[in-house]
Amino acid sequence: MDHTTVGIVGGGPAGLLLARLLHNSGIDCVVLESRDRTYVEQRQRAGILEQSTVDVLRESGAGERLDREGMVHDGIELRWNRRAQRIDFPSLTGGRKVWVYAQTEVVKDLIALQVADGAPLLFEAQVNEVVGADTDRPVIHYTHQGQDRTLGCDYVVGCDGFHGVTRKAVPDGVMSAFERVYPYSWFGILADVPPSCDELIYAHSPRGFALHSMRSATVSRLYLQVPNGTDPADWPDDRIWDELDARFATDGDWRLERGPITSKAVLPMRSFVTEPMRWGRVFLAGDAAHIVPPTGAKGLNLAVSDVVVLARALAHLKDSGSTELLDEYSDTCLRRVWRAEHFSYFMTTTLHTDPGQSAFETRLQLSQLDRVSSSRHAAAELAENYAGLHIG
Ligand code: RFL
Ligand code: PHB
Repeated sequence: MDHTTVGIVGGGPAGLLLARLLHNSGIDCVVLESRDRTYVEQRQRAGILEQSTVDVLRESGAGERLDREGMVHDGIELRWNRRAQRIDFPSLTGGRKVWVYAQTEVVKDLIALQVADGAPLLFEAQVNEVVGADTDRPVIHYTHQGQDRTLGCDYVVGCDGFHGVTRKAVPDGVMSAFERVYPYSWFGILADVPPSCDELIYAHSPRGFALHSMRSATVSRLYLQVPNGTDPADWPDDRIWDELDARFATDGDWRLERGPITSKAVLPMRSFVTEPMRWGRVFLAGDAAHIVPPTGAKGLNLAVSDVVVLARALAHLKDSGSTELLDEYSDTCLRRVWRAEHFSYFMTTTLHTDPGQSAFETRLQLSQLDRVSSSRHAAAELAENYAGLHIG
């Protein structure tokens, strides 16, 4: 049986960044990723990085292209009732900003560094089972190139997302799960057209939520709230643009530019937390431990902060022999996780229209948006959460 200090299940942003941070601390690890490299590098997901995420990527050595190509944003725009209100992050948060740099690019940069260093990163390595979480030597069973293999580890970290297998290594009843599934989904498109805005637009509308984001100066990313189970085939391009036009409509002077749509996908939305995020020598990080709906742009940032806490704890163990920080891992992460859960829930329920929502509930949403636009305190609360809080 092969052996490593830290076996990492999953090569998404959490697993790849953890591997990078451990490598930089001289701790050996192996990343096992079930998909092939191209698939992992092209999976469309997050777009917004908090300042602290950018700082970590830079320190890890993965900040060079981000600094060249990432777009710094000082705020977002909220729209409702044909009104528009800008939320300015630096003035409300003591100087914080966010970066628009796609998750696909973060993943490409991290993979390139691992490959350049010859650090162990196996694609098409399907982990079937993690056993022995409560022993001194947990074992990962996986299949690679048609062969069943085993990897003995001092520690196993499940970075294998919401549908991963590592969580199943924990006996029933040890972890508590908290969950909310939303009665709507996001329909996301990529379009070859310059963004029609300088900053992201989050729009509340009687027709449902819409978001205008971007990937570059020439590629726009847009989302529409749609019913669960929506089939993208029912949405020809003209219908998408007409619906976006209707939901972003303002009394101001603004036009949504249209262009060729290159990708369409429907994404269900969920809030989910497992507590604790550790059992014996098995740790969970990122989406394996918690999911947020994308409205607050927190998922990737949470994954990054989990693995920073974990890498620091493993380095502390290596340097001092003390498991003190490892023992605090779950509590340290969960404080930030629950803050992000609340913020993502707040953004989601304030901006989306529930099927069957009453006029009373709509009035409450509009009052909340009005409050954010008329109170510096309310705006600062939103800005601090969006741009990232110092927790843990
Ligand atoms: P990932 O990215 O799901 O990676 C898990 C990896 O594990 C692999 N895997 C396995 N490997 C081996 N054996 C097995 N048995 C395995 N099972 C799974 C998978 O192939 C995969 O490569 O989890 P990770 O690393 O924790 O990263 C989390 C983020 O991907 C996620 O939180 C964000 O994408 C969420 N998110 C956003 N987060 C932000 O911070 N800002 C955003 O703007 C933002 N926008 C979004 C988002 C998520 C979205 N979707 C798709 C729900 C927008 C969308 C539309
Ligand atoms: C994105 O660009 O994909 C994106 C941006 C902000 C969000 C969610 C997704 O809140």
